Amino acid sequence: MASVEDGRLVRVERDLDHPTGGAICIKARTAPEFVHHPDRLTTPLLRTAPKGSGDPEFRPISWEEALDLVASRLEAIAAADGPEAVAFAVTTPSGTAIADSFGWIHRLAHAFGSPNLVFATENCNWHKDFTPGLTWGAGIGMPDYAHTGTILLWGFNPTATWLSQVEPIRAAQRRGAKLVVIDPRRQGLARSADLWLGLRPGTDGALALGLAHLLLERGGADEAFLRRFTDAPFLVRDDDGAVLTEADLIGPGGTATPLVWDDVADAARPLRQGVAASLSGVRQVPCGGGVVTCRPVLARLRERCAEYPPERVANITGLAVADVERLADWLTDARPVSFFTWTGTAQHSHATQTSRALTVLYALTGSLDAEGGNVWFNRPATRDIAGFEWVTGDTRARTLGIDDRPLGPPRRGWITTRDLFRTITTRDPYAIRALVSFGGNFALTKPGTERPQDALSALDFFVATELFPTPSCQQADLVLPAASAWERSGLQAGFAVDAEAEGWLQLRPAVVPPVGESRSDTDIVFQLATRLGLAERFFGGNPDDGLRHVLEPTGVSLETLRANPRGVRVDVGSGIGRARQAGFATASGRVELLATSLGRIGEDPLPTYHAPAMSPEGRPDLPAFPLRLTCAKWPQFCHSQQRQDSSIREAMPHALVQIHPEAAAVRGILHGDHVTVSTPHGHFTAHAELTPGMRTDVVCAQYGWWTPASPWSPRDESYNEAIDGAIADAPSGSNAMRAYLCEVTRIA
Ligand SMILES: Nc1nc2c(c(=O)[nH]1)N[C@H]1C(S)=C(S)[C@@H](COP(=O)(O)OP(=O)(O)OC[C@H]3O[C@@H](n4cnc5c(=O)[nH]c(N)nc54)[C@H](O)[C@@H]3O)O[C@H]1N2
Ligand SMILES: Nc1nc2c(c(=O)[nH]1)N[C@H]1C(S)=C(S)[C@@H](COP(=O)(O)OP(=O)(O)OC[C@H]3O[C@@H](n4cnc5c(=O)[nH]c(N)nc54)[C@H](O)[C@@H]3O)O[C@H]1N2
Ligand SMILES: [Mo]
Repeated sequence: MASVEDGRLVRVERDLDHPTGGAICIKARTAPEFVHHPDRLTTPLLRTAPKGSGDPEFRPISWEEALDLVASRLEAIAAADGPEAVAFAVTTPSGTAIADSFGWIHRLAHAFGSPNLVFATENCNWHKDFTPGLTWGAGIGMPDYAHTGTILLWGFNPTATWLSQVEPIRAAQRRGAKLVVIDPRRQGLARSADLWLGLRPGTDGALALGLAHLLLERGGADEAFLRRFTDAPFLVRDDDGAVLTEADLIGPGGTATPLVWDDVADAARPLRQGVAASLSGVRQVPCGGGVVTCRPVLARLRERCAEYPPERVANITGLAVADVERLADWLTDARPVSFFTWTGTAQHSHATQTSRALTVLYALTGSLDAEGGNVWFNRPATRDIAGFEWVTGDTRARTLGIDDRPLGPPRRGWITTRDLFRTITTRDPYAIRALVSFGGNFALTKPGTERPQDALSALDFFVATELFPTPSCQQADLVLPAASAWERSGLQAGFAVDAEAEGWLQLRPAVVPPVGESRSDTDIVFQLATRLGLAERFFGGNPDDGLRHVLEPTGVSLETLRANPRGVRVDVGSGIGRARQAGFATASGRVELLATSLGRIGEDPLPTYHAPAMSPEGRPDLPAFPLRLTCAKWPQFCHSQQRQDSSIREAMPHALVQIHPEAAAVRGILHGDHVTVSTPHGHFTAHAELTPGMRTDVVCAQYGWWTPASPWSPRDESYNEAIDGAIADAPSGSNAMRAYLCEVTRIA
């Protein structure tokens, strides 16, 4: 809850009546300082000196001038080179409040006709929200903490990153649920967990496959679930790995229904209700005049997992065999199981296969979409306004990266900065001449080897909408001042953590007027759209009418929400069990242990493990870098933000790198020492924080550091300067920001 005096935000406190209002962090408590910070951008700023001629200089201009300039430049560029020559960018809705405008920004890009929108997804939420879809047709869901038996927090530290999940987890622990944390560091809830598995970074897939092996070998897999809701019984040909169908068995006239082995008839039969489908055995099936050898999907998975016996898993992960076995026992005996993972398993060279291993392991527990497991709670059904369908045909086919990653973010129009910057500088496969960004500080949050400044300075027109002058604005032609979340309203349908919170619908009101001449991103989008002749797709340029359109399916009116600024509860039901009933949103309608779509792009359709590309195992030729670098988030900062905030900076004045006291001792490093962290691709500096609660072979650093007082000077403290952007997970493009070999040395 916000307190305001004389038009200024003075205090933010908890709101216990709101489903997630009980959890507020230091960033909320210091919000008054952030909102009224002297560095805030307060007018549109136009560049005055040519790019590449030293520090940029800007002069204030009016909104009229600014919006007219943007519209005329974008129109001219699109007329000459097509709408794909204008790329759009948006910051993360997970680490900012851009969610207020996220849909509208997408709508602007799509109404304009551009297929190219940069968003951090490949390193952020892709492996939480989309890769699980390869296995079960939807995102990871949410643990039903109130009814769960065992919780796995796997590369996810809610104490720092999602505070409103912490209390439900603690409550589950008090109730007797087991908590397991899988993380190279023993931080946050790991300290009070029943089991902490401090594995080597990037070896999560091997652990998941090893656990799956133990479940399958020791009778711990839920066979009833596997038979009824997964492809486990589908027969797969030994020769080419294809799933056999009725058409294979009876020829023309047969359907695409998968074949299973009917134990009663002792023959292959199309999968129908009541068929006693076998989950094991090698079978000979008459097919196309010959006989093909095949096995059920589960038999193939069993073989794959058998490559990961506990001793091998212990060798790869650095864990104790007994701990791996104990967790396998709990996954069998302390159900239902629920899990959450986020960037700890995502920012890796083989993130898609890791996600596959995790989701397939989870499917074996039979807890998916059941009370106490991972579920998809219903939320108020707002209307999607992204307008993705407006970009079609050849233009859609020009989405950067779509050929390389047909199942990855480009499928939804999200491109990487790597592809963007390369295309800007090479004009291959076509020219990209303008960039319109709404927040995002890619100079710090993307791998440094991409040389963003070179590419951005090569643009004909770059307009950045921002709260602060950041390093990413250095090459901007025009900077537009954005109002912060406290100065604008925002619609949120569903607050994620449980059924009650997901049913909450709120139009959060502005609590103070926009600082200076700043405007909300949504207003900027609507005004630009109008200037660009797109008013028809933007409700005549009226954001309120847009909101009415969004809200219409919820049955709740804009007026009701305005009269209830703390939100209303919508009766949406729980949603648990819907996929079991209606079918999973995969090609087969079942959970797919064998991801046939991955098979079609040349990836292993069974989950598999590869050593991280930049680990000592992946690069044994680089012994000079014996430590394993990883990174994490701290409660004080969201990525590169809050560095201006003096009360936060008093408590945390400079970049930290956590190192185990033993690893520090052999390098002569003391607590607080200034050190250099080097990788084969670069280096950054930080202050050593000696941390006993972590692996001895790992260092964990902060990222996103810069100096607000001199945003354009070179940065020594930026983690991503040491990361090579070319090393990425093939299906998703996720950068290997973690599990990177490194060495740490004291700066004399
Ligand atoms: N090494 C390493 N790199 C990482 C990560 C990591 O774990 N390690 N994490 C990755 C992840 S998960 C993500 S999501 C990305 C995040 O990458 P970015 O999206 O670049 O995130 P931020 O650095 O937070 O930059 C947000 C910028 O948007 C501005 N902003 C904030 N709110 C608004 C708003 O309402 N409107 C406008 N117009 N601007 C706003 C802020 O002032 C800030 O400059 O970073 C990734 N980079
Ligand atoms: N305070 C704060 N909160 C945030 C954000 C922020 O920047 N600051 N950003 C928001 C955004 S955009 C996102 S995407 C989320 C991310 O939320 P999280 O994924 O929870 O964020 P991290 O702290 O980066 O990573 C989680 C944990 O992964 C561990 N880890 C590192 N490497 C590995 C590994 O190889 N394997 C495993 N198993 N664990 C590993 C780290 O030690 C860390 O404890 O947070 C959101 N919330
Ligand atoms: Mo993120």
